[in-house]
Amino acid sequence: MRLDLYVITDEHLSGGLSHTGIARQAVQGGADVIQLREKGLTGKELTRIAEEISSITRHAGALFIMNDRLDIALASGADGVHLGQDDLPLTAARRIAPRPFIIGVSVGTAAEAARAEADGADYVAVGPVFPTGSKDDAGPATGTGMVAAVRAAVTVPVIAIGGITTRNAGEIIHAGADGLAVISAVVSHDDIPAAARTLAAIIRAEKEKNP
Ligand code: TZP
Ligand code: MG
Repeated sequence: MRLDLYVITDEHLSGGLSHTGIARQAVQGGADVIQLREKGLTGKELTRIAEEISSITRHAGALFIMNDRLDIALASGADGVHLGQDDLPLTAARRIAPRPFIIGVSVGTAAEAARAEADGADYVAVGPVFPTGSKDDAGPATGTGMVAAVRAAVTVPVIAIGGITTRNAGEIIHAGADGLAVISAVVSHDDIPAAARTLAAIIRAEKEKNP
């Protein structure tokens, strides 16, 4: 499972581009994962968008992860779902969706990461590593120290999220992240494919230093 560059869609930060448009351009630039994250649409609308993104990622050889909604993930042919600490509990989700369906979980501490792994998470997302304006209730920044602590606490892939840019991407991979999840660094960029390509290259170069 390749999770190097994990792009999360956000129509409010894209200057008018749709979720589907973001997904198409991000995979064009080499994103390994697209997450559809949208809190404001109906289930009907979300399902239509999820089906479109599922088709885009399948053709590009990328993964599609649905945020929050396991029902829509399963109905749309997504590869997985991403759950927060207050969403559908992981153990309940796992009963509904056995492997190889992917379940990722947001964590803020090493203890939450260890619990998520024990409960069957396929990856954990730790953050916000740096301050972010993209999520109102993101909480305080953890710094790269928390990336290292989570890395030491689990064997599943560790994805870092929050305030990630081309300037700090290398240092977060160096701290132990297997992949980087971003909204604004790609979605708010004028040239989404180029932004994705640049970040992917930084991640690859940093990993090559410590294979
Ligand atoms: N969860 C923790 S921080 C965050 C989410 C969804 C937002 C990340 O956005 P950005 O623009 O990459 O900081
Ligand atoms: Mg959630």
